[in-house]
Amino acid sequence: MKDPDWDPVPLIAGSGGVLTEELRTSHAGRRALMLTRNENPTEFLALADTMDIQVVEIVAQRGRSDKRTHLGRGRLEAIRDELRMAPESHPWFGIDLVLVNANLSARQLVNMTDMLQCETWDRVRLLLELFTQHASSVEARNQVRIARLNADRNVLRELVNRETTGERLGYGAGGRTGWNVALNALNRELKTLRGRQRRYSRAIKERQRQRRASGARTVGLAGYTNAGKSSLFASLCGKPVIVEDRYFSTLETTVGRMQFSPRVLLVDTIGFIDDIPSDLLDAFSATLKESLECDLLLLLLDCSDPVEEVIRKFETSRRELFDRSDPDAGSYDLLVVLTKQDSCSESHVVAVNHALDSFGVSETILTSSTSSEGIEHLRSNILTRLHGPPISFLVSPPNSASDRPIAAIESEIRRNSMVGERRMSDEGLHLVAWIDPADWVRLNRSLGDRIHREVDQPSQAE
Ligand SMILES: Nc1nc2c(ncn2[C@@H]2O[C@H](COP(=O)(O)OP(=O)(O)OP(=O)(O)O)[C@@H](O)[C@H]2O)c(=O)[nH]1
Ligand SMILES: [Mg+2]
Repeated sequence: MKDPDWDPVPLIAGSGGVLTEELRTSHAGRRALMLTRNENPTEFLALADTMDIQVVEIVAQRGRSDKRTHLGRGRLEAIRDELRMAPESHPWFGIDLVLVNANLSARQLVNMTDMLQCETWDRVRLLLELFTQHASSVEARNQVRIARLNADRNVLRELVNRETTGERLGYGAGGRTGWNVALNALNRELKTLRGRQRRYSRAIKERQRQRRASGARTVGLAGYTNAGKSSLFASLCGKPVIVEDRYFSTLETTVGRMQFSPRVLLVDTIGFIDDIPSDLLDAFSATLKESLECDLLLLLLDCSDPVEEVIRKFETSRRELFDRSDPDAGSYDLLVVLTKQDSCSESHVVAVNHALDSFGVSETILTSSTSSEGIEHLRSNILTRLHGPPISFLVSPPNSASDRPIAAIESEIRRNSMVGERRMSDEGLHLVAWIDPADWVRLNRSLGDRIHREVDQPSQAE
């Protein structure tokens, strides 16, 4: 059914201008040329690869970015001619996309597209295309569309400006003018979508309130894209989620209960990436907030990366966390988790820990979602951070037929805690469990002399 609020702009500003055709969601198999200045191309290539775009060649021009055209005019003209005239035997034959490894201004993007006469994306465009491809839920699609329209608006403003000053009339489709009309339509759509996003944020806030009221504790998962967040979420929850070796597989929030500890909720969400313009991530702020407003935040770092990459991603994540944390929401406990232990040597782990130590991270937990190493240790650590150290206690056998059997008491305890160890003896049932202090008081009140705290010994569960 058509939503009366939904009046999408039929034009999509992109590639330096406004494309009037249907927005394509798959770019798999496209051949592209990549232009770069001094930036390291590795991550940008990985993003293109995630979208199955084949980068045929990287053209680098060192030096400062030109304010109008990023690369020098002469160089762009030479590239345009070579692209246009490439015969079938030329490696550039069939290239229909130019990727620029930078966050360009709208002015640069429009100028470069004009000069190259080929669809041109900067880093933001590439991310937006990638997000569009991966957004599967209504919320994610809404968020991506807002991010997209925000970026389009800058391009449209540039075009309106040129139309007004007469610098450039009717970009693209055969003397089309009236970018102002498109800009107004875009602003209307943005307003509608933002209204929806506000409703979505309110729904998230209400969900969070209900969780808190039910006594649940939340553990957020954060980290660079592809760090292994969804894999760890699945290991801790026993719940399948999308896990793929591609950037930004996850664009929305998933909440799950930690296995064996029903009152601990884990929140998986979108990852971070270096140098992302803040208005792009702003569109995802409701999603991000859901995991950041938590009792404990796990900051995941892919330990199989080279040490300097681990540190770069750590710094990006820490900066994003700092920028995105709501000062009114109270502080959370932060735990750094190293992932993909199975893919790295012991000496590499030592080097990573050593480097992190100099950045003020003295404790990390090493895990592998593939081999399950470290997962139980992480689970115990999470519980100790949330509930304090585990308590050892004894459940005595019933004294009379009217007393509750041990099994019934054990079920009640398990409903309110996470049992780490369990042993039967002549004295009764010995348990080691993580219990919230308030729940411990309540259990004592309801079970009276049927439970006795035992001398806490350092246990394996800790
Ligand atoms: N070897 C190894 N690979 C892992 C491990 N955990 C995750 N991976 C791989 O790392 C890639 C990314 O994993 P995800 O769990 O999707 O990572 P993510 O942080 O959720 O990524 P985005 O949602 O895309 O930001 C996938 O190919 C996983 O199979 C691990 O413990 N060991
Ligand atoms: Mg994920």
